[in-house]
Amino acid sequence: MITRRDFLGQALGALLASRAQPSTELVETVPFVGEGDLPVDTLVGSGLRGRRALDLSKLTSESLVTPQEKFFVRTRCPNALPPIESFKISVRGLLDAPREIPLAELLPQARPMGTHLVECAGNSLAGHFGLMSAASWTGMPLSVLLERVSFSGRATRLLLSGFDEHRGRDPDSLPGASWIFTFDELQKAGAFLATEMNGAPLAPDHGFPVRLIVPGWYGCVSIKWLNEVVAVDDSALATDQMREFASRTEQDPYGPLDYLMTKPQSQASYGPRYARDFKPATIDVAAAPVRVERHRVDGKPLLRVVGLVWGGDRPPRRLLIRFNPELGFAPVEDCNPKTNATWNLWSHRWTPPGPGRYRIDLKVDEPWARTRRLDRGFYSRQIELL
Ligand SMILES: Nc1nc2c(c(=O)[nH]1)N[C@H]1C(S)=C(S)[C@@H](COP(=O)(O)O)O[C@H]1N2
Ligand SMILES: [Mo]
Repeated sequence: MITRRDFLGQALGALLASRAQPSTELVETVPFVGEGDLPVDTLVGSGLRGRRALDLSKLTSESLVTPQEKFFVRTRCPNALPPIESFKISVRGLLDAPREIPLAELLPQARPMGTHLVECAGNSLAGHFGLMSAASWTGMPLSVLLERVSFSGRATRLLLSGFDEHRGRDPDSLPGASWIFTFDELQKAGAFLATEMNGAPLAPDHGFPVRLIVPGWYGCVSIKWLNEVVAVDDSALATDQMREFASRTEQDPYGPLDYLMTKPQSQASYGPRYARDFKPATIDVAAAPVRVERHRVDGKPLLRVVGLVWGGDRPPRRLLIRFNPELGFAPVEDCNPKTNATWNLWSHRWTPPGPGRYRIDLKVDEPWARTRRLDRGFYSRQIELL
């Protein structure tokens, strides 16, 4: 039964809606200019140099979970992985007795672990920020593995490594992936062993048969083909991978004791020497435009910018946007991020004052938010209007 009041309310709503919507016509998508030449949605290179950037410009609210065959790739599957049936994770170091734990023993405990975003610390304008994707993961909390061994009281940290036997070399990256975490960091982040993405087994390039996912941290810690866990103490040196990613994960250039050392540091020249001097490689709150649509509304030009906001401890409520520094920041019109576990879309309409080149900058207006990359202009993008 529709009451008279409901009916009048609906009729009035429909009338207002039709008034508020002048005739809008999407004319084209305006490309970003001044970016690198990494192709999107295309696998390039092999082994350690293998990359696939996701085409962020196509993202809509329906595609915020990335299909596995599009999910970005950073380092392709090493040439020779052992067969799954015999895949074991070796746990050793500061514990009562080392153990080789067959993956098959853990698999019955696999369960949905939620949708989480992974962003490569090397994500940049060179690849149109496409080294970033989100998937719905299945796996088991790291504790399922750790509770099978008994750590010595001296163990304060865990070194997690992946099977990385690449035949080819990459002048820009070091082979072998490993990261050292405190027990507390792993627990707080909700680190888990992932065995499936979006309901299907991990593809070889994404770490089959098992990888680490550390929600909220950069992808460089999410070790693929995970096969080794070593319990260490606070004297552990940072790994090559940690040193390689030190600047990209906002580490100090040197640890406190490194200033006292006279000899040059061995592997890399940047980053603390000890794992204990590394800060959690967490992703700050970040935002970037991904698509600029040119519309015509009642004959007049109007731009609609669509973008993403992600990272941080919680989703920001106030996001600001500006088109060239002179024009000043204004609140993003349609921005209502729901979660910091994965990315959220926002959009903003803007009438350009005229032709020219515009740099789109974003800013988070929240006192609690750490936004180091964003504030450096790292995620800014440019368009050229004729
Ligand atoms: N074993 C191993 N794990 C690894 C890497 C690697 O080179 N080897 N690269 C890391 C980096 S830098 C990133 S960004 C993510 C990328 O995961 P994806 O290729 O599944 O997107 O894997 C991480 N795990
Ligand atoms: Mo990465």
